[in-house]
Amino acid sequence: MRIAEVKVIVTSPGRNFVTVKITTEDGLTGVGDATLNGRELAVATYLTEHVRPLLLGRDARRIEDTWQYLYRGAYWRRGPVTMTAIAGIDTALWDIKAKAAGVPLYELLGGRSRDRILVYGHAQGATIDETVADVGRFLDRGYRAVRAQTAVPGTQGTYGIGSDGDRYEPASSGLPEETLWSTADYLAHAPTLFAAVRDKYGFDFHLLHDVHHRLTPIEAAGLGKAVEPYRLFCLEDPTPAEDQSAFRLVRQHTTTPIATGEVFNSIFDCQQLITERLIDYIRATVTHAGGITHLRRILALAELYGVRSGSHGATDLSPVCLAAALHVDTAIPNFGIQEYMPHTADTDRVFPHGYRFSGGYLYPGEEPGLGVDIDEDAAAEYPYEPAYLPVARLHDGSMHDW
Ligand code: CS2
Ligand code: MG
Repeated sequence: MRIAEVKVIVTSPGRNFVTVKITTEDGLTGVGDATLNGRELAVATYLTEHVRPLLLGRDARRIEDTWQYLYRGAYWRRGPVTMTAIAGIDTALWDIKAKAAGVPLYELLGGRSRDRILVYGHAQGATIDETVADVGRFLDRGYRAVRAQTAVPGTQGTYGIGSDGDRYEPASSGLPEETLWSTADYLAHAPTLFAAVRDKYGFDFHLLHDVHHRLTPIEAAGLGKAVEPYRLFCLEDPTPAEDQSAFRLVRQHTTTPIATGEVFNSIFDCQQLITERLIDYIRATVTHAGGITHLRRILALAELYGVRSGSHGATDLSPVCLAAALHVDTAIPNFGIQEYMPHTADTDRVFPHGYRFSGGYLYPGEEPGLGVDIDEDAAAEYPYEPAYLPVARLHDGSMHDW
């Protein structure tokens, strides 16, 4: 089962996606997501110029060996561009292997550990009243877990507030949007949102919130402590995620569960966080953490230390990533929660898929492989559009974490 072709398809049905499509000599195809928001062409070029020539003629069944070849063999290890490229290849090879076996991918990962995947949706609003009302809309649609974000007076373009209903799309065309951040205003405002949400709807659903790496460790510790009465399912990315030992300080002060890791690309980004039990949910996902092969290693380490999964599922991860994540979620013993923002109709048209949402849960497709494909003709209708994630500045004009 030799690899005959490796295509890298860049398409923008509302936002940019990079997809790897591998075809074997015997005509099997597999797809993998290799989208890195705002840096899409860096990954696409890495794949076409540096990876594709290494794969042609290789045995498509040797997934682990191919992973080791691309990671260990390259000398330059890790990093979001490299690991996203490897993830695209790795995911496509798993898709092929499952199709060759005639089973949905989760069967090759150990079979079902659960029947359905708990997801959380994104409620948002320009005011607390609007966000509270939006939480109600998610609950009405059957969601059992909702993340709540609201604009903060004194800031502009506050992280977490989109203009597009169900989804939050931070990237925009042109140069990066400049947003204004004030930690003091945020810290005064955020707890009042959770109070209003719990006051209106009670405690019979999971409430989540994303801080998006904005706080220092001691600020994050204080926020975690202040919001304990609202019993969050988790507080996401309370402090910049690359400083693993900083989470010790947060942990010492609060029992609010902590989630982090959507920007991680390697097990070494979270080794200390996991082995010191500094977090509760690891948010690494297939596309940015080296594919199914490497994500499984992260999740296996996490299982040993009681850390559960909380896979990143923003709309800048394509339906190929979501499908792959759902197979992993289905199989692993230490599943926690899956983030879910529905894609646009245009994106769903480019990526026909078998997974579906019902009653607060996602169900992976039952067709062989990942259960998702790319319609190359449809993809060609949406050419690449340069877009960037925003940047954040403080009132004095200096840069802040975004
Ligand atoms: C966010 C993302 O989903 C989340 O939790 O943090 O929307 C994130 O901003 C984007 O994925 C960045 O590409
Ligand atoms: Mg996040």
